[in-house]
Amino acid sequence: MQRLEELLSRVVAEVKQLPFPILLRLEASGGGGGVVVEPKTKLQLYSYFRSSCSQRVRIALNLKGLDYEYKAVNLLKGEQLSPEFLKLNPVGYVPVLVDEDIVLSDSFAILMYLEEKCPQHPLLPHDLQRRGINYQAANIVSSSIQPFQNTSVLKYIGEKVHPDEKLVLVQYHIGKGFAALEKLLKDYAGKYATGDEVCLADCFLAPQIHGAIKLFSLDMTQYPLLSRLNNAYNELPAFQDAMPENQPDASVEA
Ligand SMILES: N[C@@H](CCC(=O)N[C@@H](CS)C(=O)NCC(=O)O)C(=O)O
Repeated sequence: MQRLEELLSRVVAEVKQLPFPILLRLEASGGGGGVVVEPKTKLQLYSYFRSSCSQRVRIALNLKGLDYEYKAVNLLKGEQLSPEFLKLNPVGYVPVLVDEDIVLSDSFAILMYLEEKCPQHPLLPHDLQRRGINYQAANIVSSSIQPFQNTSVLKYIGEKVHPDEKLVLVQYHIGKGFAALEKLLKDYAGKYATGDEVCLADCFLAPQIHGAIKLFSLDMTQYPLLSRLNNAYNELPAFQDAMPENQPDASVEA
């Protein structure tokens, strides 16, 4: 008991030093245990149900047990280019996370921010090499695959090249990235991408694999490791709740 009191007063002293306000919740050890850091006011997430980049953030928020207000941005109606939204993210993309006066866009930046502010359910493994593999896998998805399937890119290809070229372009880049990910992860994967814990790479992989199957009809038989990971993700509530079809704006034109 005395040890617990000492530990608590150390935690409180550390928290007082933090440059931002937080609430602390203590969880009983049965449920994973430990200190849970929550922002003082409810987070806001600007999201579109089908956006894989928004889905990454939804997964991380769920894993960390952080409640948030869902602010729907309809990409098909061009709401990401409205003057109000451009004030939040001048580049006109979702997701955007608002935490009091902190406004952040780009899913990678948002996940790193959440990781530092709310350390419960860490997304980065201690092992430096596995940490690096997480960064690499996340960036293969976010830099070498997802940009080619972006709404604005596909609109451009459809109009300037040919509508049939949209799927060809997307499938080529997903296939190239997935082949690389199969090779990269084969020596690291456990139940999940880089071991038996859900990490950063998983937050990026799950939406990308889900979209490849549902939106772009990719033949997954060539990617057995990614297929196995996808089955594991589909079992997890944090991933299920983040699925496009489970978002408040999904009914608009799902
Ligand atoms: N690197 C950014 C990319 C953001 C991005 O491309 N968002 C897409 C949805 S996944 C978007 O808002 N597209 C709107 C458009 O293309 O106009 C991130 O990871 O958040």
